[in-house]
Amino acid sequence: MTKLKLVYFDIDGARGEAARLAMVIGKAPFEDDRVKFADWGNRKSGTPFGALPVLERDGQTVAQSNGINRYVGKLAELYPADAWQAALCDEAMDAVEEIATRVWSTMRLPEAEKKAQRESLAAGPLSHSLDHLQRRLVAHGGQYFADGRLTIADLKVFVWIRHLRSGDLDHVPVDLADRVAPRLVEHYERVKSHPAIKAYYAERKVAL
Ligand SMILES: N[C@@H](CCC(=O)N[C@@H](CS)C(=O)NCC(=O)O)C(=O)O
Repeated sequence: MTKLKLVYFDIDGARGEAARLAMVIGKAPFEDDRVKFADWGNRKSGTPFGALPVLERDGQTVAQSNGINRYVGKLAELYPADAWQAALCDEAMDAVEEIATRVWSTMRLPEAEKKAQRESLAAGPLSHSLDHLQRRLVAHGGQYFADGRLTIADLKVFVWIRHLRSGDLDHVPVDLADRVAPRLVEHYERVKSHPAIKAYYAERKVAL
Protein backbone atom coordinates (compact mmCIF):
# COMPACT_ATOMS: atom_id res chain seq x y z
CA MET A 1 0.00 0.00 0.00
CA THR A 2 1.24 3.49 -0.89
CA LYS A 3 2.58 5.36 2.13
CA LEU A 4 2.18 9.12 2.32
CA LYS A 5 3.99 11.44 4.68
CA LEU A 6 3.38 15.16 4.82
CA VAL A 7 6.34 17.02 6.26
CA TYR A 8 5.55 20.48 7.58
CA PHE A 9 6.22 22.67 10.58
CA ASP A 10 4.45 21.91 13.83
CA ILE A 11 1.84 24.61 13.33
CA ASP A 12 -1.86 24.30 12.53
CA GLY A 13 -1.82 26.66 9.61
CA ALA A 14 0.18 28.20 6.74
CA ARG A 15 1.41 26.37 3.66
CA GLY A 16 1.01 22.78 4.83
CA GLU A 17 -2.41 23.00 6.39
CA ALA A 18 -4.73 22.72 3.36
CA ALA A 19 -3.08 19.43 2.36
CA ARG A 20 -3.47 18.07 5.89
CA LEU A 21 -7.15 19.05 5.92
CA ALA A 22 -7.75 17.53 2.48
CA MET A 23 -6.31 14.20 3.57
CA VAL A 24 -8.35 14.29 6.76
CA ILE A 25 -11.58 15.05 4.86
CA GLY A 26 -10.79 12.48 2.15
CA LYS A 27 -9.79 9.87 4.76
CA ALA A 28 -6.49 9.36 2.95
CA PRO A 29 -4.13 7.82 5.51
CA PHE A 30 -0.92 9.81 5.95
CA GLU A 31 1.85 10.37 8.44
CA ASP A 32 1.78 13.91 9.75
CA ASP A 33 5.46 14.66 10.25
CA ARG A 34 5.48 17.91 12.24
CA VAL A 35 8.93 19.49 12.24
CA LYS A 36 9.89 21.50 15.33
CA PHE A 37 11.53 24.80 14.45
CA ALA A 38 14.55 23.76 16.54
CA ASP A 39 15.05 20.71 14.28
CA TRP A 40 14.63 22.54 10.98
CA GLY A 41 18.33 23.39 10.60
CA ASN A 42 19.15 19.69 10.46
CA ARG A 43 16.41 18.82 8.00
CA LYS A 44 16.43 21.78 5.60
CA SER A 45 19.20 20.49 3.31
CA GLY A 46 17.36 17.19 2.90
CA THR A 47 14.37 18.87 1.23
CA PRO A 48 14.10 19.50 -2.54
CA PHE A 49 14.05 23.32 -2.26
CA GLY A 50 15.22 23.93 1.30
CA ALA A 51 11.65 24.59 2.39
CA LEU A 52 8.45 22.92 3.58
CA PRO A 53 5.92 21.48 2.92
CA VAL A 54 7.24 18.31 1.33
CA LEU A 55 5.13 15.28 0.55
CA GLU A 56 6.80 11.88 0.59
CA ARG A 57 5.29 8.94 -1.24
CA ASP A 58 6.95 5.60 -0.77
CA GLY A 59 10.26 7.34 -0.06
CA GLN A 60 10.09 9.77 -3.02
CA THR A 61 9.49 13.47 -2.46
CA VAL A 62 7.57 16.32 -4.03
CA ALA A 63 7.69 19.94 -2.87
CA GLN A 64 5.79 23.20 -3.52
CA SER A 65 2.60 23.66 -1.59
CA ASN A 66 0.13 24.14 -4.42
CA GLY A 67 1.50 21.17 -6.36
CA ILE A 68 1.10 19.11 -3.20
CA ASN A 69 -2.41 20.53 -2.78
CA ARG A 70 -3.36 19.44 -6.29
CA TYR A 71 -1.99 15.95 -5.75
CA VAL A 72 -3.68 15.35 -2.40
CA GLY A 73 -6.79 17.12 -3.68
CA LYS A 74 -7.02 14.44 -6.38
CA LEU A 75 -6.51 11.65 -3.85
CA ALA A 76 -9.15 13.12 -1.57
CA GLU A 77 -11.59 13.85 -4.41
CA LEU A 78 -11.34 17.54 -3.59
CA TYR A 79 -9.91 18.61 -6.96
CA PRO A 80 -12.17 19.09 -9.99
CA ALA A 81 -11.99 16.53 -12.81
CA ASP A 82 -13.21 19.16 -15.28
CA ALA A 83 -10.23 21.11 -16.69
CA TRP A 84 -11.95 24.51 -16.48
CA GLN A 85 -13.09 23.99 -12.91
CA ALA A 86 -9.58 22.80 -12.08
CA ALA A 87 -8.23 26.08 -13.49
CA LEU A 88 -10.63 28.03 -11.25
CA CYS A 89 -9.48 25.97 -8.28
CA ASP A 90 -5.82 26.70 -9.15
CA GLU A 91 -6.59 30.39 -9.60
CA ALA A 92 -7.82 30.76 -6.02
CA MET A 93 -4.91 28.76 -4.60
CA ASP A 94 -2.34 30.74 -6.58
CA ALA A 95 -3.97 34.04 -5.62
CA VAL A 96 -3.62 33.14 -1.93
CA GLU A 97 -0.05 31.95 -2.44
CA GLU A 98 0.90 35.18 -4.24
CA ILE A 99 -0.30 37.54 -1.49
CA ALA A 100 0.71 35.24 1.39
CA THR A 101 4.26 35.14 0.01
CA ARG A 102 4.37 38.95 0.04
CA VAL A 103 3.02 39.16 3.58
CA TRP A 104 5.22 36.38 4.97
CA SER A 105 8.33 37.80 3.30
CA THR A 106 8.18 40.58 5.93
CA MET A 107 8.56 38.07 8.78
CA ARG A 108 12.25 38.56 9.49
CA LEU A 109 12.47 42.30 8.83
CA PRO A 110 13.54 44.68 11.60
CA GLU A 111 10.43 45.75 13.54
CA ALA A 112 10.07 49.28 12.13
CA GLU A 113 10.45 48.09 8.56
CA LYS A 114 8.08 45.18 9.15
CA LYS A 115 5.46 47.59 10.51
CA ALA A 116 5.80 49.95 7.55
CA GLN A 117 5.67 47.18 4.97
CA ARG A 118 2.76 45.34 6.56
CA GLU A 119 0.71 48.51 6.99
CA SER A 120 1.33 49.36 3.37
CA LEU A 121 0.42 45.82 2.24
CA ALA A 122 -2.74 45.87 4.36
CA ALA A 123 -3.86 49.20 2.93
CA GLY A 124 -3.02 48.23 -0.66
CA PRO A 125 -2.19 44.82 -2.14
CA LEU A 126 -3.64 42.69 0.65
CA SER A 127 -6.97 44.53 0.62
CA HIS A 128 -7.06 44.35 -3.17
CA SER A 129 -6.31 40.64 -3.12
CA LEU A 130 -9.13 40.00 -0.62
CA ASP A 131 -11.51 42.06 -2.72
CA HIS A 132 -10.54 40.19 -5.90
CA LEU A 133 -10.86 36.80 -4.22
CA GLN A 134 -14.27 37.77 -2.89
CA ARG A 135 -15.39 38.83 -6.37
CA ARG A 136 -14.26 35.50 -7.79
CA LEU A 137 -16.15 33.60 -5.09
CA VAL A 138 -19.30 35.60 -5.82
CA ALA A 139 -18.86 35.14 -9.58
CA HIS A 140 -18.84 31.38 -9.05
CA GLY A 141 -22.01 31.30 -6.99
CA GLY A 142 -20.81 32.67 -3.64
CA GLN A 143 -20.49 29.34 -1.86
CA TYR A 144 -17.32 27.69 -3.19
CA PHE A 145 -14.48 28.69 -5.52
CA ALA A 146 -14.84 25.92 -8.10
CA ASP A 147 -16.94 22.96 -9.15
CA GLY A 148 -19.93 24.10 -7.07
CA ARG A 149 -18.63 22.16 -4.09
CA LEU A 150 -15.87 22.08 -1.52
CA THR A 151 -12.46 21.73 -3.17
CA ILE A 152 -8.87 22.10 -2.05
CA ALA A 153 -9.08 25.79 -3.06
CA ASP A 154 -11.67 26.39 -0.35
CA LEU A 155 -9.34 24.82 2.19
CA LYS A 156 -6.45 27.04 1.15
CA VAL A 157 -8.59 30.20 1.35
CA PHE A 158 -10.02 29.03 4.69
CA VAL A 159 -6.53 28.65 6.17
CA TRP A 160 -5.53 32.11 4.87
CA ILE A 161 -8.60 33.90 6.22
CA ARG A 162 -8.18 32.17 9.58
CA HIS A 163 -4.58 33.41 9.69
CA LEU A 164 -5.57 36.98 8.83
CA ARG A 165 -8.25 36.99 11.54
CA SER A 166 -6.10 35.29 14.17
CA GLY A 167 -4.21 38.33 15.39
CA ASP A 168 -0.92 36.51 14.71
CA LEU A 169 0.09 38.99 12.04
CA ASP A 170 1.30 42.12 13.79
CA HIS A 171 0.45 45.38 12.00
CA VAL A 172 -2.27 43.80 9.87
CA PRO A 173 -5.68 44.83 11.26
CA VAL A 174 -7.36 41.74 12.62
CA ASP A 175 -10.70 42.83 11.15
CA LEU A 176 -9.33 43.53 7.67
CA ALA A 177 -11.02 40.52 6.03
CA ASP A 178 -14.30 41.28 7.82
CA ARG A 179 -14.28 44.86 6.55
CA VAL A 180 -12.99 44.26 3.03
CA ALA A 181 -14.35 40.84 2.16
CA PRO A 182 -17.32 39.77 4.32
CA ARG A 183 -18.29 37.09 1.77
CA LEU A 184 -14.88 35.48 2.34
CA VAL A 185 -15.58 35.48 6.06
CA GLU A 186 -18.95 33.79 5.40
CA HIS A 187 -17.06 31.29 3.26
CA TYR A 188 -14.60 30.77 6.12
CA GLU A 189 -17.51 29.98 8.45
CA ARG A 190 -18.99 27.60 5.87
CA VAL A 191 -15.74 25.62 5.58
CA LYS A 192 -15.19 25.74 9.34
CA SER A 193 -18.56 24.08 9.90
CA HIS A 194 -17.61 21.05 7.78
CA PRO A 195 -18.03 18.10 10.19
CA ALA A 196 -14.59 16.61 9.42
CA ILE A 197 -12.87 19.98 9.95
CA LYS A 198 -14.73 20.60 13.19
CA ALA A 199 -13.85 17.12 14.47
CA TYR A 200 -10.21 17.47 13.39
CA TYR A 201 -9.60 20.75 15.22
CA ALA A 202 -11.58 19.61 18.26
CA GLU A 203 -9.30 16.57 18.47
CA ARG A 204 -6.21 18.74 18.08
CA LYS A 205 -7.62 21.16 20.67
CA VAL A 206 -7.24 24.07 18.27
CA ALA A 207 -9.77 26.84 18.79
CA LEU A 208 -11.22 28.20 15.56
N1 LIG B 1 7.00 28.11 -2.80
C1 LIG B 1 7.11 27.26 -1.66
C2 LIG B 1 7.50 28.12 -0.46
C3 LIG B 1 7.86 27.24 0.71
C4 LIG B 1 8.27 28.05 1.94
O1 LIG B 1 8.81 29.17 1.84
N2 LIG B 1 8.03 27.45 3.10
C5 LIG B 1 8.40 28.06 4.36
C6 LIG B 1 7.36 27.68 5.42
S1 LIG B 1 5.71 28.18 4.99
C7 LIG B 1 9.73 27.51 4.82
O2 LIG B 1 10.04 26.36 4.61
N3 LIG B 1 10.52 28.34 5.53
C8 LIG B 1 11.75 27.92 6.14
C9 LIG B 1 12.96 28.24 5.34
O3 LIG B 1 12.83 28.80 4.21
O4 LIG B 1 14.07 27.95 5.82
C10 LIG B 1 5.81 26.50 -1.42
O5 LIG B 1 4.75 26.98 -1.87
O6 LIG B 1 5.84 25.42 -0.83
